[in-house]
Amino acid sequence: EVLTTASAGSQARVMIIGGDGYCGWATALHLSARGYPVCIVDNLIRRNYDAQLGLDTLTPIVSLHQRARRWGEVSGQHLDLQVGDICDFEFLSEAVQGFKPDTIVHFGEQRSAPYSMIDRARAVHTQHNNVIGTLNVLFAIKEFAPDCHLVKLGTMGEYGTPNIDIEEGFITINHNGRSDRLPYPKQGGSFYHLSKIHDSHNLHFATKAWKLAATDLNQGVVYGVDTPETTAHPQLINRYDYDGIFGTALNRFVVQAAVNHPLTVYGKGGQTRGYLDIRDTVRCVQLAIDNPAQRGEFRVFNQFTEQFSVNDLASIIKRQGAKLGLDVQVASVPNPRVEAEEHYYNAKHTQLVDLGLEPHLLEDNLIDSLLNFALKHKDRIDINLIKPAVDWRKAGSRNAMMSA
Ligand code: NAD
Ligand code: USQ
Repeated sequence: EVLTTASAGSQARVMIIGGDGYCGWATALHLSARGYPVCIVDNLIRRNYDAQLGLDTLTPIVSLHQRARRWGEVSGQHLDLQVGDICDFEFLSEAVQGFKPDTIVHFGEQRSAPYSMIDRARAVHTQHNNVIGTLNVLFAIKEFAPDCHLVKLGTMGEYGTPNIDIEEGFITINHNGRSDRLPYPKQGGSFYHLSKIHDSHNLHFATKAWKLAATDLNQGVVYGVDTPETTAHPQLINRYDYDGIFGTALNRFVVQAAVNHPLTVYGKGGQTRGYLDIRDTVRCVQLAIDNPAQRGEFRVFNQFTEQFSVNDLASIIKRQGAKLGLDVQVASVPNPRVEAEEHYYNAKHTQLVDLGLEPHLLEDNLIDSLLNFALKHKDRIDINLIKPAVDWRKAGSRNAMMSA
């Protein structure tokens, strides 16, 4: 049944770097269900971060090998697995030469802003892992698969919160009587977000210098967990982070609501970001694969469907939670981050809609897709993991994790 409901698409051979992670696993199954030959590349470091820091996903996930085997049984589709680090060029080049991808989707980075602000070592790890990993992917494509389209996950956070509208990647600037279309100004809010900015510059340069084809997906904050494929068997369940380091705003608030913990709004709560449902993440990635960039082209899509402030999210959860009998409280906690708490925000996001994206909207889906999910897994929620855990101001050569 997983396979019959699926539409065909381009059937490109897709290598998914970071395919054991939150967005990557859902995307791998989405494409595999539609008949795309898929190879997952992952060094399992995300599972290791949890082990190091004493964190855990809300959902009981099995090993990568077990979940891939289970997918084979459920769908009849084979998932190729390559366990290794893309910072190791020998490993990556063998994987690329072996699988011969038409498209590489690159999710495989350290993606937590708080993690990158724990201390010097974690900041260095984040930028090394992300920037060098991506450079290796660019060299591997140039040398072994020059026609391969790179679909790279960037982030809306590359733009920061400027006091003007945010465009999709480029802005036309008139200056002293001359005009040019230039990369939109970048202002990262953490060493993690800055790593994505460095990646974007490297991608842009490689498309010019070597005529590679690349799409940078500047994704907003993802929420949700289930997709039709991850619910096809309990062992296909996706990970769900709600802790103070890897948990993202909405997914954290839903878990907090389920255990009657006041929602942790940082500071004034006017921080506004783009958000999207994980079921739209997988569709956006398929749209980018099926409509590839040309050689020499560097495309940027802003990948989100709605924008909300943190206060908006809190009110929506309070309203929807009440329908399930939850009395959701909202608390303002001192902001552990350095960021604008009241600001202008208006970001364009038309290119994926033009390619055919039909978004899932938050208010329509929150109860079914998330609040009930968190309530179902309530027994696994560890209240100790909920508090904000890293203070931007304290990052130093010593660890800045908050103990209180
Ligand atoms: P995740 O941490 O759940 O998954 C990332 C995966 O990449 C992990 O399985 C990890 O083991 C793997 N990985 C990391 N470094 C690697 C390396 N050097 N070699 C091989 N594998 C490596 O993260 P996610 O939430 O699925 O995010 C995926 C991508 O999407 C990231 O690039 C992230 O920046 C971007 N993104 C995520 C969100 C979000 O809200 N989750 C929003 C915008 C953008
Ligand atoms: N926030 C709260 N309370 C919380 C958690 C977060 O008020 O309990 C606030 C943060 O201060 C921030 C906003 O919510 O202003 C978003 O925080 P987040 O943790 O949900 O998102 P962020 O740190 O930006 O990172 C996440 C992913 C990252 C991705 C990014 C997309 O971890 O990989 O790049 O979302 S974006 O925000 O568009 O840059």
